[in-house]
Order: sequence, then C-alpha cells, then structure tokens
Amino acid sequence: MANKEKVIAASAKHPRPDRIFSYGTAGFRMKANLLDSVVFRVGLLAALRSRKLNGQTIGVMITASHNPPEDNGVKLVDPMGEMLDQSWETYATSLANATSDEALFTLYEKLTSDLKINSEAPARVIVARDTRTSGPTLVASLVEALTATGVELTDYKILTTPQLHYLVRCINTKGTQYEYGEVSEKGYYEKLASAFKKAMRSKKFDGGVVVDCANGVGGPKLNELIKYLGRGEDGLAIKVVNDDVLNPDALNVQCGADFVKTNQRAPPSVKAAPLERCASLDGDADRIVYYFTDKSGQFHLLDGDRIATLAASFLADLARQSGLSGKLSIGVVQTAYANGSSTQYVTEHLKVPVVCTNTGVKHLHHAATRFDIGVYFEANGHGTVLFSPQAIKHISQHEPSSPAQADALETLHSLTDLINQAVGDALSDLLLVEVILAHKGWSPENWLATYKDLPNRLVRVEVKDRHIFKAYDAERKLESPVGVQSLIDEAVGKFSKGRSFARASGTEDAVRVYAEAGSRGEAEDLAGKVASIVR
Ligand code: 16G
Ligand code: ZN
Repeated sequence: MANKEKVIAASAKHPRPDRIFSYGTAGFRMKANLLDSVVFRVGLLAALRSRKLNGQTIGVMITASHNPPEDNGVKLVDPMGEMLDQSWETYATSLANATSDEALFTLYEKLTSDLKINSEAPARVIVARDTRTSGPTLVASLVEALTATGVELTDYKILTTPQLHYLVRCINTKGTQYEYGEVSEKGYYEKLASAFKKAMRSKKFDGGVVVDCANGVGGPKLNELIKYLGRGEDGLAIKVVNDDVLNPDALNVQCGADFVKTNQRAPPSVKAAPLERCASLDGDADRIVYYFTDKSGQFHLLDGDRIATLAASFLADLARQSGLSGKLSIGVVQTAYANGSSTQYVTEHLKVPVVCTNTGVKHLHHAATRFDIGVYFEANGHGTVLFSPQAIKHISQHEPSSPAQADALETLHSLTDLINQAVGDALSDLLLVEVILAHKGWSPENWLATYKDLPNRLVRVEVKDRHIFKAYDAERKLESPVGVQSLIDEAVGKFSKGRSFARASGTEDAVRVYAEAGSRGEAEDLAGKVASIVR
C-alpha cells in the first residue's frame, strides 16, 4: 500500500495549475512551466502500470519532439517498447486533472483496486529526456512520485526517444527467446553498427549524406553512432549539421524535419551540393525526411511516404530473391495524409497491400503488426518496419538454394537488426535508407523518379469547437457535424484526381484540411473550398 502521507506530501510540492490536461497522441505536451504536476502524476501512473505488469519496466520520456524550445512533454512507454496501452491514456488524463492532493491519492487508490493491482508487486521505471533546459527539473518531479510510491528507478539522462524505447524492450526481453539487445546506450550503437555493416557488405556508397539534427538530442547521439560505424575508405560519410545542443534556443529553430516538411525547403543552415543527399531529424530523433536540390536548384522532398515506398520495394524484392515471398505477407500502413500517388505506386506497381489508419504512431504501429513484414510511415517521417516473430523465424531458418538466395537472405536478416522494432527511429531509418540506396545504386533523383507526387495543400483552420468534428474511416470522412461530409464530397467531385478530408488535430486547437488534386492550383483551390466548409 502506498504511503498516503508520503504521496500527499510529495504531491503538495507539485501544485496543479488551473488547466485541463489531456493525454494526447504523443502524451502530454505544452509549455514546460505548466508540466510540473503533470510529470509528477505521470510518475504515479508509471508506478501503477509497472505493478499491474508485475514489475516489468515502464519507460518515461521527457520530450516535446519538434515543438519550440520553451515546450516540453512526457509520455509513457510500455514493456515491449511500444506506446502506452490506449486504455490507460484516460487514467493518465484523470490523474493529471485531479483537483487536490487528496483527490489525487483517492484516485490512485481507486485505480489500484479497480485495475486489481497488487500494491506489493515490484515496480520499475526508466526515464530519459531530450536536451531541453526544462528536462532535469521535470525528471526531479518524476523522481519524487516514484520515491513516494516505492518504485525502482534508473535515470538514463539524455537519450533520443527511440533509444529509450530500445532500452525498455531490451530490459523486458532479457533472458527470454525475444532478447532484443544489450541494455545500454552502447549496446544500441553496437547493434545498429554491426547490422549496418552486415547489410552493406561489399556495396559502395555514392557520396555521403548531410544530416541536420535540429539542434536536438539526435546531434550528439548521431556523432556517437558514427564512431561505431567507422569511417573506413568504404564507410558512409555522414556530415552532421545543426548539432548545437549548448544553445537551448536553437532547438528546432529554422531546421529539423518539421521545418523541412512544413516549409517544403531546406533549412538555411544546410549547405549541400546539387544532388547531394540531405536528411533532417526532429528534436528527439524519431522522425526523418530526406531531400536534395537538383542541378537547376530546385528543391525536392523525399518524405515518409517516399521512405515507406523505398523500404517496401526493397523488402519485397529481398523476400522474393531469398525464396521467402510465399511465406511472408508484406504490407504498408499509411494515414490519410499519404500522397495518393504513393498509395497507387505501392498497390499497383509494387502489388503490396496498403492499410490506412488514424494519425499517430500507435495506430500505424498496431496495424503493421498484422503483417509478417509491416512497413509503416506517416508522411511527416515517423515510421519503421516491423517483422513478426514468424518472419524472424523464417528468415533465420530458411535454407537458401543458391548463392543469390543466400545473399538476399543475409541482407534481409541484417535488416531485422538494423530496423528499430520498438518504434520509428530516425537514426535507424537513416541507415536503412542509405543501405537501400547503396544496394539499388540509386541517386536521390532515381528515388524521386519512382512516382510523381500529386500536388497537395495542408491548411490549419481555427474553429470555435474542434471537438464537434468527428471522423471515421481512418479520418477520411466526417460523421459530424451532420451534412459537412456531403459538402466536402461535392467540392472534391469538381476536381480531377481530387481528394480532401478535414479532421480535428490531436495536438492543436484547430481542424486540419488536406487536399490534393491534378494541379497545384486545383489543390489550393480545393483546400480553400473545404476550409471554408468547416470554418
Ligand atoms: C503526434 C504524433 C504524430 C502525428 C501528429 C499529428 C506520435 C509519436 N506523434 O505528434 O505521429 O503525426 O501527432 O498531429 O504519435 P495532429 O493531430 O495535430 O495533426
Ligand atoms: Zn519526435
């Protein structure tokens, strides 16, 4: 039984501001100065979650990803390195909104009994944070909650979000048949580097890659990873830019994956030669997009859709070449934001099925587990590839019947280690893309030429109450307000290759409208029409 006095006294040091909090798509995220009580209360939930799972380790990540430097956030990681079970999100919200220290403790006890949690069970939590200056104070609030509830804690200090997910999975699979890797940051680098070398073998890189790290945690961690990759003659030349984590105000400012995707241009600080491969990470290194400028100076974005199509085509080829295609189901998971051309390319050209889910990593991740090889990416660059236990078994036990099969199989096998199975990981995805381009002998222009994106436009519409916008069909249609969907359908029908949808944002107080059509002008026009329907 938690010590009532202890919890209440500790909570009293973390008063709740007069605000309503909600555990959203990526946990709690807001101005850092509002987060103290929230993080304390997330600590209480982590204690409950770990005890419910009989002492399995739960992860807590303190980060606000691509948000501005003054923001921060907190999210929980479940034992296999996946996002917190959705049914627990409401408990997080309720704890965060409890109106007094006593009410908080009462709720804590109610959850303990409602969820049949053995309060004597062990509880273990690991925590990490990105490079934001507000991080250490927030970790201290978390520690107080964990101390008051008798939780065993390991503080991994500064890590990328995917590194924390990796560690959680390693800890909880240690000594089982699903052992994932060594429980240390070094183990993470070693695993990636060794898989990368195995995947490359004698293949050569055509030039290097410039990586913009958004002045976030990805910078120092990529610099560390490079030491493990080695810079031999045949090694990959990675030029790291925007890795200044000493100036806290530089984080995500005029750089990073979100800047590139939103503005459709390279960060001013990225100076690359024509046709040179460039990539941008976000502030906690779980998102990546590629881009380059062609010889005429025109900018081209290779976003999450492009990474998904590249990975799906390579993996489908490898499965076929290694003699496993009949045994492994391959699928791609996208959201409604995926460009229609990418979906068409996957289904019609690669002949691989596509599933569309709601926005947010947890939805895509879940859907991807239904395939033996599930490729999932959001257009914004969040994503990874999941291999089912069955797929891992086939890949490691298959007897190749020719040297070509053996070669493809070895590459496929190395990818199961190179690709982060816990969550989308910008560093792992970076190496994956580099491996694929080297194997295919492709320049970024070849990659871009696989299909032509439909012109599209995304607009943010401020509305009186976004909660009245209820979507269905993987957020592609609105069921309420009644009548709005038919107006949207009518507008879409007037455009060649038109497609549009409106959905309430899960992270901002607004509705987002996406539209694509045969030409840039039509896409703009359609977006404008749909925006005025929802406004
Ligand atoms: C969160 C999600 C991201 C999604 C975005 C959509 C995670 C880790 N992050 O940042 O995947 O694309 O929300 O935001 O799931 P929106 O609901 O405001 O459009
Ligand atoms: Zn992120």
